[in-house]
Amino acid sequence: MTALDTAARASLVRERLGGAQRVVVLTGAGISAESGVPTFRGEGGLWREYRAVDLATPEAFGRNPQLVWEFYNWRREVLAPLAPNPGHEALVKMEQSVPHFTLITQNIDGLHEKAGSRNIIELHGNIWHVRCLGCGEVSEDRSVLAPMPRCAGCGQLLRPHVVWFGEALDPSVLRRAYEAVQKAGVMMVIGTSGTVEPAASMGILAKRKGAFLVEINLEPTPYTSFYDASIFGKSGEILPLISESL
Ligand code: BJW
Ligand code: ZN
Repeated sequence: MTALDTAARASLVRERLGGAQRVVVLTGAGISAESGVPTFRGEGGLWREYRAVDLATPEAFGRNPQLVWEFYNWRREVLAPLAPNPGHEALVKMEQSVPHFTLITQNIDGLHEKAGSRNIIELHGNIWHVRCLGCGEVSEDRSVLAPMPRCAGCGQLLRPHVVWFGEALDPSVLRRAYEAVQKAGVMMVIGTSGTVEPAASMGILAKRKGAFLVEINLEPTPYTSFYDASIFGKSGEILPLISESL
């Protein structure tokens, strides 16, 4: 894509956003890549180096909770010093510029909140939250965790409060996301490979309900042909172009 194409498409998207009452943005790992967070698939992706079935399924945790905790503790260490990038910041500006804005993220890194976004739906949980296998209590814990952390209340094993493959998403979280998606006038899908359901199909649902559907990604995805506008490049460069004069 030439710089001219990018600028023209960014300006089209800005116009659509300017006329929209309800805007929904769905983000994936790509929006955090420029902050230094590894993505999952593609070059340098976590699932290139580690097998998801060994580390991100309830069966893996049942077999070897210590190994799974090592993986998540390592990722907490990697994430702790990282800061939001201009892509996250542009979405904060967008939220302040449109009447109703919902940010649905598949990311567990907490960087949208750190940037200052407010109306956030975290589909796959949050790495800074833990959940007790005994009493179900969910709490925030940013400290360095023990290799096998336990609940202060009931003494049972804690797990990361994230959604693993084969696990259902929290029904109330999913309901809020679908409500927003179905009412969207504009929906933007940013930095996700579109391979993990149910998030992957949300853009298509929004479009069926009448939304103008926009994609921002480094490269085409399985859904690219369904989008009204696709802008290929880094979200940290494209989003500021879109939100600067909103
Ligand atoms: C840039 C960029 C830059 C880079 N700028 N762009 C229907 C059909 C088939 C299967 C299923 C189905 N429904 C459910 C399933 C099963 C399964 C699933 O989807 N499997 C598929 C793989 C086939 N789904 C589930 O199990 C979900 N549960 C569920 O639906 O329950 C009900 C149910 C269960 C079973 C059967 C039926 C129903 C749960 C999914 C949980 C996903 N969990 C993870 C781990 C979270 C915790 C952790 O992080 O450890 O979530 S997996 C991982 O993938 C993580 C992500 O949120 C998720 C999506 O990844 P994402 O964000 O798209 O990242 P990448 O790396 O794939 O892509 C990055 C993109 O960014 C690329 O495109 C780059 O080009 C781009 N990029 N730099 C812009 N600077
Ligand atoms: Zn407990």
